[in-house]
Amino acid sequence: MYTQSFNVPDTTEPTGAKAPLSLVGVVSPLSEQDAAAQTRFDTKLNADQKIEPQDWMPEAYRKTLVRQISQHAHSEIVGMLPEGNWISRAPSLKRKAILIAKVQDEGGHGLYLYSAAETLGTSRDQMLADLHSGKAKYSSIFNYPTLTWADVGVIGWLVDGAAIMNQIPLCRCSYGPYARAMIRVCKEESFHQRQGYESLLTLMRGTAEQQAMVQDAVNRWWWKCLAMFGPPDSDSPNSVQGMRWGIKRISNDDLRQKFVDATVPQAEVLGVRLPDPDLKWNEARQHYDFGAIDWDEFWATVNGNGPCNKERLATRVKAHQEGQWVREAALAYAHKQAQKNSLKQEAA
Ligand code: FAQ
Repeated sequence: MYTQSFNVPDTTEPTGAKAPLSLVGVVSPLSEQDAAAQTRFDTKLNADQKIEPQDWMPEAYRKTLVRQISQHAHSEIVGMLPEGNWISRAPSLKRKAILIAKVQDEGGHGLYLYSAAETLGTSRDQMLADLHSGKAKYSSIFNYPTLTWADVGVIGWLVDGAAIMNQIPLCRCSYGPYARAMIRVCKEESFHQRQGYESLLTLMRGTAEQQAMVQDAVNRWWWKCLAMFGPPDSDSPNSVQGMRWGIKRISNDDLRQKFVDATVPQAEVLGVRLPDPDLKWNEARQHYDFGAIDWDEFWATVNGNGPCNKERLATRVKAHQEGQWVREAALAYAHKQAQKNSLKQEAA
């Protein structure tokens, strides 16, 4: 699909290799064959070349990628729900058409990402089963309700804005299919962010009630968006390894800071106040200082106890069950086409 490679892992390479000792500290001797494969892998990473599906890779690298890419895919498709909630209530035909297209784009991002994860040897059925059983994570941000139309604009501006900040460095991720998928995703997310901002600008030029609605939405989403970048670097168990492998290029805290620095001037142009009394420019650091994030609330949400976790999961499971007949019909059609083609080939 698009820029994705659909190559599958090469099974002729050694399979039982462990991650390098220097990277994870697992003391386990490598066979000669595995050590040679490990050296080729390290050389590629050091030269900033892409690892492709057919390349040998340490099992821990593969596992980390499946974890992150599948979580990312789940976030995209669960992320369709909060905004999807407003499609039938958009204030004009123009806004409705834009919102339908945006939500559809997010579904598309999910598909590129599931495809990228499949190149690592994990089936889409398995990934979806993990999402539906509650075993797999998806982004905390999609477990909050969208209470007013202004929430749709704020999701575009802040949630897509945070997503782009995190995803631009992923275009340089060491795993080829993920990096290539991210290029297209980032282009679309940039458009999403602009449409959200433009929608908010329109509301801010409107009545006092509309302006208050935007401010209320910003108040409710701001802190959740800061938390979306993940725990502080000091509490992020996956960061060090992810960065050594070139999966993550910029740390959670650094991305969060970049997001704050980029967003403050946008809020000024918009005419909204970011709800943080500690937010101020620090001349010495050349960055904005900001207040403390409520990490207890973040972890409660990540662990299934946010305001909408149960509702989001139930909606996903229902949509999957109701789509069963579509998947069956598509498979039956593909089977019929394959039979027709083989009959044609036999006749030729
Ligand atoms: N929510 O050690 P770290 C979007 C988990 S797409 C839930 O720092 P890592 C588009 C983390 O998984 C948004 N869980 O982990 C859109 C780990 O748990 P695990 C999604 C979170 O992987 C817009 C544990 O905490 N974007 O918005 C979150 O190095 C609008 C420890 O954390 C991506 O997925 C969280 N916010 O860094 C759609 C980008 N943060 O797995 C619709 C790709 C952390 O060990 C509408 N992912 N956790 O059990 C990444 O860049 C990384 O995976 C991070 C986390 C940065 C999310």
